[in-house]
Order: sequence, then structure tokens, then C-alpha cells
Amino acid sequence: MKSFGAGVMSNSIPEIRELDFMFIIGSNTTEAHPIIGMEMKIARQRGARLVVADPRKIWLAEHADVHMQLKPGSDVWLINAMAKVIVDEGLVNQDFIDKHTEGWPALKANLEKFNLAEAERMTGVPAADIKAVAVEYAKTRKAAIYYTLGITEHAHGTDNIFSLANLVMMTGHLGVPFGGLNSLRGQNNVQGATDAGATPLYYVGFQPAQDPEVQKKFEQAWATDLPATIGKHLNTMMKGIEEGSMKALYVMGEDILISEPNTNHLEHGVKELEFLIHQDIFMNETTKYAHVVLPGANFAEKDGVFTNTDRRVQRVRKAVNPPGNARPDWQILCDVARAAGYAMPHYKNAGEIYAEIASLAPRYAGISHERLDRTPMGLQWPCTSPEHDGTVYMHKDGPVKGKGSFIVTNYRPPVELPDEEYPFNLATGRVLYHYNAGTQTRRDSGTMAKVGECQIEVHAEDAARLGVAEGDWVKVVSRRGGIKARVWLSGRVQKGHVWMPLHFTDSAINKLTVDVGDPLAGTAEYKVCAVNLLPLKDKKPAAAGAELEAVRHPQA
Ligand SMILES: Nc1nc2c(c(=O)[nH]1)N[C@H]1C(S)=C(S)[C@@H](COP(=O)(O)OP(=O)(O)OC[C@H]3O[C@@H](n4cnc5c(=O)[nH]c(N)nc54)[C@H](O)[C@@H]3O)O[C@H]1N2
Ligand SMILES: Nc1nc2c(c(=O)[nH]1)N[C@H]1C(S)=C(S)[C@@H](COP(=O)(O)OP(=O)(O)OC[C@H]3O[C@@H](n4cnc5c(=O)[nH]c(N)nc54)[C@H](O)[C@@H]3O)O[C@H]1N2
Ligand SMILES: [Mo]
Repeated sequence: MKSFGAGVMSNSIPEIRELDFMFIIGSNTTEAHPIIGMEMKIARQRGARLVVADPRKIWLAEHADVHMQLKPGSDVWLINAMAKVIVDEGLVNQDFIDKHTEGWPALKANLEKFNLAEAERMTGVPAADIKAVAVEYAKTRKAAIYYTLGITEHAHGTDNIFSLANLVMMTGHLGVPFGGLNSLRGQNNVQGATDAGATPLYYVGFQPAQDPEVQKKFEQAWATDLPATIGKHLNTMMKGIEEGSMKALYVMGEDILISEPNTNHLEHGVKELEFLIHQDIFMNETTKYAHVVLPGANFAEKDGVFTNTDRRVQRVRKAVNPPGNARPDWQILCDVARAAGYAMPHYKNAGEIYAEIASLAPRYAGISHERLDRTPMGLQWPCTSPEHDGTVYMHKDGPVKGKGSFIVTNYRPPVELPDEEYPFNLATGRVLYHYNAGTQTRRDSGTMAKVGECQIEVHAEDAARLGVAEGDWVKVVSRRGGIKARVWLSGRVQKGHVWMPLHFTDSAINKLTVDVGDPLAGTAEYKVCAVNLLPLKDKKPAAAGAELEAVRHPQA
């Protein structure tokens, strides 16, 4: 948003198979975005070059031309060193810089600090690799960057993204087909939720909540007074709960006691809440402390739209009736609003709500349920009129904010580094077979048969030193808590590093993580904290070999 004026995937999924060069940084694409991962495999088979920057030897890394197996949290060094190479080799796109950007002289001056020898020391990636990859990226026309949580979920996450945005602009890989900076969004409709205004900063369509004109527009449309200030970020709310300044909380479709950081601490605060509403399709850990539970209908039980990661709005249609008292979330929300005294319109269906969205946000003005019913592949916003075909790639006439901003970034180390007491670095994430808080996938016996418990990836030499073997249970402890997990010698992590997934309630990894976030975005540092491993005596028999095999070769 700050660099280009839009914080979304710039290009589209169908472009991937036509690429000649893919730079995947901090994204385990084949497990977390398997369909997009498949497009990358197709490009690969066509002969596209693949570079993966990831501390772990994930599947894509095994098949990459270059695997930059960097130290966790060292991405600013890696990316800035690549930028420096591009300057030194005379490969910058001066025409793009002059026409479409601001701040280049300051950025260029700052890059002087990022020499290759030091970059190799800081990242662990050979200088020759950094240089070769930078040159190839700058020289290849159809070259695109993909990133996900491996670089956003850090206390310096925004610096990582600014650095990538700088790289894309200095090489002119923006506003063109088969290029761009592509953030792969997480949940199926997380893009749609943000578009619809489920963020503290914006009303629907990224219209800034603090802009008096915008405020006036929505006050008129909704016939009510609206606050002149922005809302609270998620992490600020969680802090408020811990400190007792938040008295009430309405949680809809999140399991905060599994997915927020440092949950032991958070749980004390949640117990003290005066009023906790939980609206979900299932009971989960958060429900335990709820005063009221509002049962929602799931995706197959309601009508509406989903907006996926490439800004593509598609219809989702009701296939089965919701069970019991469960109802679509929008109906529940409208009833709550009315009960609270607001004259919410009596929408007849989700299509009427979409029509209101389209009337208030120019970038969706051309999208309606009727039109989507005739357009099975959906419409990509911006789609500004009923005649507009939607937008396959953004920033065609330059960054949407006018001039793209080069933002100077400097390395900041992670907040908690290993020491004598907690000698391992823990990173967390997801596996192919489970989904996020696990509320849904842990209910599925087929999924549980594949991966039924929390495994911790450990380097073989570390395991030998600790006297533990594959399948042994260990206690994983940090300054904030401890949980059990089963050792998995995956061959994917570096020495001194361990990795765990977030899907299990009986091994809830956020009991371990640090609740320090990025100062701008608030996103927690889920990818780095210090832990120790304590071998446990009760060596239960290992899970069936097939299960471990399935995780080890998730593509099989
Ligand atoms: N099967 C499945 N798919 C999912 C989900 C799921 O739970 N299960 N969840 C969805 C959601 S909400 C999201 S947000 C996405 C997330 O998708 P991803 O971000 O791809 O998933 P993660 O496993 O969190 O982490 C990605 C990678 O970051 C790497 N990494 C860790 N630290 C660093 C670092 O310092 N630098 C770099 N360069 N890389 C690092 C990890 O080794 C890992 O391979 O997945 C979505 N898709
Ligand atoms: N340590 C660590 N922590 C992390 C992460 C990490 O990588 N490491 N990743 C973070 C990320 S990127 C994310 S997105 C979060 C995910 O964390 P959560 O959002 O907590 O997890 P989900 O499993 O996606 O979904 C939460 C709830 O939504 C409910 N739900 C599903 N469909 C509907 C519906 O239609 N209506 C309603 N009302 N409810 C519904 C599910 O039943 C579930 O209880 O976790 C974050 N936490
Ligand atoms: Mo996510």
C-alpha cells in the first residue's frame, strides 16, 4: 500500500505458467497454495527458472535452480544486497524510475551499505548466488516475485516488503503482464474481507477511515454518525485484553486462543472479559470462555462471493441447508445491529449487500451477483463499470498512487535470538493436510489419519546430540510456555533451527511465541523465537510410518 498504493497481488494466477523466472520468498507454495504451486510446476516444466529463498528445504527448494537457504529473519540483507548488485551491474530501469517513482537517490545511497561479502555473512547465502540471481531477475523480462508469511510474519515484516517493492520498481517489473510483486493471501476470502472493510484503517474498497470526505460519504450512506478515528489493530486489542482495558470482544471466525501469539498470557485476560461473543461454525478453544455463542452457516450453506488472492470475485452458492439454528453470518450481524439500535436495512439476500458495496466503492462498481452468474471465472477488481472487463494486472499506467515510493530499509534483528538457555530458533507455519487453527481439519478422520499430531522438524545432528530419535516425544519450552511434540527428522531444517505447525490444540504452538509485532502492520513475529527441547521419558510408539511418510513427501 505504501509503496504502490495498493497492498494486493499485482498480477494474476493464470500468468504464472507463462513466466520465465520465478522468485519465491517465504512461501511454501506447494503446501499452502497447492493450486498456485501447480502452476509454478507447469512453468518449471516449460523451462522457467526457479529461485527459492527459504530457510527450509521445502519441496519447491528441492526443485529450484537456486535455493537461497537463508538464516531466518535475514531477508532485508538478502534483498538489499540483490538491489545493490543491480545498481553495480548497471541493470536498473532508469526510464521506469524517472517516470513512475520517487525517492530513488536516497534509496540508492542507502544500498551502499549492503555489500556482497557482508550479505553472505549475514544471510548464509553464497555471494555468488546472490549476484547471479539478482542479475538474472533484472535481465529477464517475464520475471515475477511471490511472497507469503515467511517474510511478513516478522517484527520487521514491512521492511521486507518495502525492500521487495524497491527491487520490483528499480527493475521496472511492475505494471506489466508476467511480472509484479505477488503476495499470496491466506484464507479463501481474506482478500474479500479486507475489501469489504474488515480492517481498522479503511471502509469498503480501501477508503481511508480518517479522511473526513470518506467519513461524510459513509455517514450519508448509512444515516449514522461514524468515528473520526481508525479502529484498533488486532494486536492492540489483544494487548487491551491482557491489560484489562478491553472489556468486551466479538470474535467471528477466529480461534484467538490458538492463533494469536503468547496465548498463555492472553488466556488470563480472556477469562476476565466481561462479555465475549463467539460466532463460528464450530466450537473451538475460544468458545470455552464465551458468554454467548452465535452459530454461523459455513461456506456451503450460504450464498455470496469470495475474492481470491488475485482480486478475483467469484460467486459461492448455497448447496446444503445449515444445521440447527445456524444462519449466514450476515443475517446474524444484521440482527445484532438492529438489536443494538441501528436501523439496518432489511436485505433480502447477499446480492443486495453486494449491490450496496458496488455503489459505495468505485473499484467494484461494475461487479454484481447477476454479472458474476454469467462470468464463471469471476471478475478481477478494479472493475469500475458494467462494461469494464476487470483488471488482470495492476499499475499499467504506473503505480496506482501516482509515483511509486522507494522506501529505505535497514536490517533489524529478530526480537528474540537463541542463547544458552534457549538454544534453538523456532519457526512456525502450516502443513498441507491441515488448515490454520485446525478447528475444521482436526474434525476430519481422513486428515487426522494423514497427520494426527504435532511434529517438530529437527536437524539430525541436533537430535543425535539430544539423544532423541525420529518419533520420540520432546517437550518444547520457551520463556512463555511449554508443549509436547514428536521429533521428525525431515531433512528440511538447518542445524540449530526447529519448525512446528500451528494446527494442534494439544500442542498449541502459540504458547511459545513472542507477542511482539511489526510496528506498522502489527503482525506478530511468528517466524522467530528461542526455544529449548527436553527429551521426554514416555517414548510412545511412533505414529504409523505411513503418516510420517505422508508429511515427508506431501506431494506424493
Ligand atoms: N494446507 C494449508 N494451506 C494453507 C493454510 C493452512 O493452514 N494449510 N493457511 C492459509 C493461510 S491463512 C496463509 S496466510 C497461507 C500461508 O502460506 P505460507 O506463508 O506459504 O505458509 P507458512 O508455512 O506459514 O510459511 C511459509 C514459509 O516461510 C518460510 N520462512 C520462515 N521464516 C522465514 C524467513 O525468515 N525468511 C524467509 N524467506 N522465509 C521464511 C518457512 O520455512 C515456510 O516454508 O497459507 C494458506 N494456505
Ligand atoms: N504461530 C503461528 N501463529 C499463527 C500463524 C503462524 O504461521 N504461526 N498464522 C497466522 C495466520 S496467517 C492466520 S490467517 C491465523 C489463522 O487463525 P484463525 O483465523 O484462528 O484460524 P482458522 O482455522 O482459519 O479459522 C478460525 C475459525 O473460523 C471458523 N469458520 C470457518 N468458516 C466460517 C464461517 O463461514 N463463519 C464463521 N463465523 N466462522 C467460520 C472456523 O470454524 C474456525 O474456528 O493464524 C495466525 N497464527
Ligand atoms: Mo493467514
